Amino acid sequence: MTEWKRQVGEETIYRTCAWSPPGCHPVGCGLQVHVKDGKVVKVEGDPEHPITKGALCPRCLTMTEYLYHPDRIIYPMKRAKEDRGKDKWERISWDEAIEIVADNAKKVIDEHGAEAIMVFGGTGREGNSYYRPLANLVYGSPNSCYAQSGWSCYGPRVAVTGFLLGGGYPEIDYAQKFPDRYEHPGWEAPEVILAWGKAPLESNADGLWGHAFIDLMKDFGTKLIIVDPRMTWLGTRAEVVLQVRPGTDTALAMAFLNVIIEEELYDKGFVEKWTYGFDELKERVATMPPSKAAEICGVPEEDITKAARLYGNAKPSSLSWGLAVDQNPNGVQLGQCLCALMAITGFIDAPGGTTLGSIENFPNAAADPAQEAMKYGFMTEDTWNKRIGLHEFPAVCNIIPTVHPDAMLDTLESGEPYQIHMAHVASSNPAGAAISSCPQRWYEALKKLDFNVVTDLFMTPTAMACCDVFLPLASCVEHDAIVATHYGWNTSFYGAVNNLVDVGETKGESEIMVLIGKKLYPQFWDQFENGTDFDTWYGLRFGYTPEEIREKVTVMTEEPYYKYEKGLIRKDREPGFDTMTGRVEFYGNAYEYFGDDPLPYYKEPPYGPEATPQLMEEFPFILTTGARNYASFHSEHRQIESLRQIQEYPQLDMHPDDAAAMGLKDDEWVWIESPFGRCQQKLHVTPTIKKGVVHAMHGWWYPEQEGEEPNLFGNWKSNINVTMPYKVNGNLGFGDCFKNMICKVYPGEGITEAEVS
Ligand SMILES: Nc1nc2c(c(=O)[nH]1)N[C@H]1C(S)=C(S)[C@@H](COP(=O)(O)OP(=O)(O)OC[C@H]3O[C@@H](n4cnc5c(=O)[nH]c(N)nc54)[C@H](O)[C@@H]3O)O[C@H]1N2
Ligand SMILES: Nc1nc2c(c(=O)[nH]1)N[C@H]1C(S)=C(S)[C@@H](COP(=O)(O)OP(=O)(O)OC[C@H]3O[C@@H](n4cnc5c(=O)[nH]c(N)nc54)[C@H](O)[C@@H]3O)O[C@H]1N2
Ligand code: SF4
Ligand SMILES: [Mo]
Repeated sequence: MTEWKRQVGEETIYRTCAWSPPGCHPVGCGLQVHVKDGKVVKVEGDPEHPITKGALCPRCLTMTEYLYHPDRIIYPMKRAKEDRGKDKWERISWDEAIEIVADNAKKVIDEHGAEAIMVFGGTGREGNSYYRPLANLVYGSPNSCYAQSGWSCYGPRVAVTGFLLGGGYPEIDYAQKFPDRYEHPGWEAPEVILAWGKAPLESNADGLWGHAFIDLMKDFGTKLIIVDPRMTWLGTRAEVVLQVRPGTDTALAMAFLNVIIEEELYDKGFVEKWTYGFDELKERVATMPPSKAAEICGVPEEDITKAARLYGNAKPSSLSWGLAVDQNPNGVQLGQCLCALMAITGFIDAPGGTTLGSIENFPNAAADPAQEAMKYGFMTEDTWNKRIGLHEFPAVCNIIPTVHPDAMLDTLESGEPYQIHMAHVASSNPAGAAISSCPQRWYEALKKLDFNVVTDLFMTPTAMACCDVFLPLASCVEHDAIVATHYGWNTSFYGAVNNLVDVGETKGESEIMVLIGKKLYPQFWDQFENGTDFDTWYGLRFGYTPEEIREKVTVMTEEPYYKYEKGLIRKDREPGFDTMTGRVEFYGNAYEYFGDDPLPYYKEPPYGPEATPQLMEEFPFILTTGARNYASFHSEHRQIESLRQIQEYPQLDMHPDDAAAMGLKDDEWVWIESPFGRCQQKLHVTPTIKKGVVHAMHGWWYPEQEGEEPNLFGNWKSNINVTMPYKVNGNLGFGDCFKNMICKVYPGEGITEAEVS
């Protein structure tokens, strides 16, 4: 094994792991970072990394462009409140920046209470680990906010797992926990993987290294079943592709269970011993034969039966569920069916099946920020219970200790039940083009607040429009951290993230928290000298020091299989699953407790041919959005020239028959309009998308354009989220329409050059 740090000529080469920024989920891909004269001169893959083995995607390969981009903000800045929307930023010192933030926070806390401060966080970039402690421990506020309507990323999947499975986040088994990987004795390759609403090659979501699908297919003959309205690269190599009408998936999943139960393809021993509610499930899915699902979903009945049999007969079978499960108001029922599909075959936490996480590595072994704030006396129980959405959306807010985003938007606008006065935006761009539906409303609401601060790396539309202080953030080669796949909820390895260079005066997130925290609540924060101290206190308890991990680069968890037999799943260390019944629940007791049907049911998307037939003449297309792309991470990377060469403009996929019928041509600008708003993208005519469905990209803005208002870097021009409604959540409060909206498409004028600065 090569040392983590070595000298080759004038360069020092470090073996380290990537996380964020530049934005990514915690996959922890292995980097070799070449440093010369204090500057990164080259980033390449680390062939000795046990998972990624030298492979990198374009975002890490172009990291030097990102790190040293002329537009990167590398010094703290301030701007007068009346200059919001104008490029009147002024460089200041860190001392002054922290002073301004702390003074404003103090004023709000004294006059209105700490709950009048909110913190925005985004997806699982490193910043995502900090937005709850930033709200609870730095400001003493209960209001941390992930602003996607219906908490529709990972939240639904985590809730479903919490309610029905209680064993961390289930992931396909690609021997990711063992140092000897595919050679590991006892490991088996999945015979079949069912990939549901997930594009793992492009997304590498949450800690799944998507390339594992290729390893498994090539080296072990693993077969794929894909459920996706688009024909993807993996789809062209799959046994069966079910191109569903977006948002109808729950009907399809019920039909899978119907076939598997009817044809007795399930593991009777496992079902008897470890599951709860089989008879009720059987009765319920009997109402959804493949013929009925075929009609609802728009896929051939024989393909449903073929796929269900292939999955049911496979030994072992595995299942990977993606974002299309979450971005669906019927998604917790879909997730319920998928959990049942994982368990009913008996291959849950079995070799080649779907792995679970060990309780010993869960983040709840770490400190709970709200509890700590209460322990130190700067948050009361009463303040914690003022969390926005707690009473309106109890299922969401009891399983996820943040606000409910839709309730938060209401509060910002109405001032009910109380007024919010200040926001700290950390790892999100809520008025921008990714996270939220109705970005215009978040934008208006944020502009009204007394004081806003942002921690980011580039000027974003949110920062330009709404913020008063800009705190510049260090990248993943500019600060120390530890990356844990699946955020600790099913970790394959811990990887070292290292401070190898410094760029300007940027600081890491925990460093910034310590600086502000000391000014507001020294009784707690004075125990930490610096960010690393806080990380050590807050971090996962995994038995290695950061220095040990740095030298090893990665440490595999080597978690065993069949943890439910060994007392490694439940908090009380008894055998079984951490649910109300101790078994995998097909009958969801928690669903019932929170007022939903305990058994899966199919419900049409809120907008579509069944729910809104009167709108279909004007808005004839089903609109799905946001399938991932190698060249960006949400609204990030639009400045990076090499990546813009891969994806210069946002594209709308449309089937050739639909384009011909509409008289639309490939590569022309088109308007995409829903009943809620419109934007423009470029038409991409392709047979890979299901007829009648269009797919739009998300996260688009134009950093090369004029940043001042009203253009705001072209924030509203191609922003697909202006077409999205809010509060279309399912009964438990989860889900949105990002992947199941309706729209019309007609010729556009293009993105005007006049506003290019
Ligand atoms: N490069 C890159 N990687 C990313 C991100 C990024 O922005 N860029 N974002 C990260 C984040 S936050 C997340 S949550 C993950 C998400 O990553 P994934 O879970 O892989 O999700 P998506 O790529 O959004 O969508 C997966 C597939 O679902 C299909 N789909 C669309 N609508 C439906 C539907 O109604 N039903 C079904 N069954 N399928 C549907 C899409 O066509 C797409 O191929 O990716 C992460 N990784
Ligand atoms: N239409 C549509 N919209 C979608 C989706 C979709 O599929 N369709 N997907 C949704 C999903 S799943 C998600 S998770 C959201 C994501 O939404 P967000 O996570 O809010 O993503 P961004 O809008 O890119 O904002 C992230 C900002 O954080 C900065 N940043 C990067 N790393 C860090 C860090 O570690 N700390 C801090 N403080 N800042 C950092 C970036 O520069 C960027 O400006 O988007 C959602 N939006
Ligand atoms: S998925 Fe791509 S951007 Fe993310 S860490 Fe791996 S190589 Fe880097
Ligand atoms: Mo996400």
